[in-house]
Amino acid sequence: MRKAMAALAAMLLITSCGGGGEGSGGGGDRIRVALVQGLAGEEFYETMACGARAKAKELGVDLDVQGPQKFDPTLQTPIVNSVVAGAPDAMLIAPTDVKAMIAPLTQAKQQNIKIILVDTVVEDPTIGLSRISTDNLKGGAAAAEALSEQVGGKGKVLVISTDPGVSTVDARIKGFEDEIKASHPGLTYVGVQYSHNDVGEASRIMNAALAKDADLAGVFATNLNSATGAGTALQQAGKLGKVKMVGFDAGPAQVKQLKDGVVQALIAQLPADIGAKGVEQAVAAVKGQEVTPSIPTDATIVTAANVDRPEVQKVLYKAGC
Ligand code: T6T
Repeated sequence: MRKAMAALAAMLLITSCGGGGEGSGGGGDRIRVALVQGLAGEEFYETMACGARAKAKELGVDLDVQGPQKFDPTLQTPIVNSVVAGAPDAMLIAPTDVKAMIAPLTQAKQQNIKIILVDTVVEDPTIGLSRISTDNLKGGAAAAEALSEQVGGKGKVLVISTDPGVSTVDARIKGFEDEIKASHPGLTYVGVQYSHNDVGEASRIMNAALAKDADLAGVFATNLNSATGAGTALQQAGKLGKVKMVGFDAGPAQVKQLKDGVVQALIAQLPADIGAKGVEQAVAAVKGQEVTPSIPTDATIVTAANVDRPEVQKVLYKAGC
């Protein structure tokens, strides 16, 4: 766990694209910013919205928060289009697909709306004046470290993720796979399966994997819903502590699973920080001030041993502000 902690301590970053030259914005009235979440009501994005709201209040900014009912570009695109129709000065968005969200965001850009990408990104590097996220590659590597320690460096390990084309979880998978290849020869990687961000589907995948590989040693679940579903299946199958699990995120259901011994480590991001920094960058862009293309946010490994510490309690996700 110490090595995983050290790996994560070095966990900062994000790619940047150096946008610039977008729009003139502002016009004397209160600055208007829209935050388009990846998924409404989900604790990671609700905690992000809390951070953004607090910063907006501090800076005297009007903030409107919206999100799709599923982590799905076909549901997020109409929201972006209606936001664009409302002509805010800036938009913070967590794009739900690296390709499918390029077209609606290009429209927004052409309307001189300042775009700040929070959490996820799109493949077009000219979209987004600033990109704010966790270093998901390093997060995936740290998850491999933590899981390898949990299973004693040997045995079959599985990854359960959401969907290909989501920049964050794709990077977590790559970080995990590269780390295993590079430093954990005793582990047998049985591949990645996709839950479409559905808790029930993650449970089904976990149950099928347990039936297929009775000697499965460990699982890495790349986000909140995948982890919650996989954990429920492990619990129902009576595999507590027999099959080890490391999960990304730290929602209430996951923290309960950690305390129940279903999962051995959680990688908690700082969504509130991402939200607050997103509003700061949006305001800077609207005012024509310098925008920081790359803003690192931190992450913390949460275990049953440290979960009750005040500094760890602070990073656990909330369902509301
Ligand atoms: O893991 C977070 C977020 O970083 C990712 O982009 C999508 O899933 C979450 O929202 C958790 O469900």
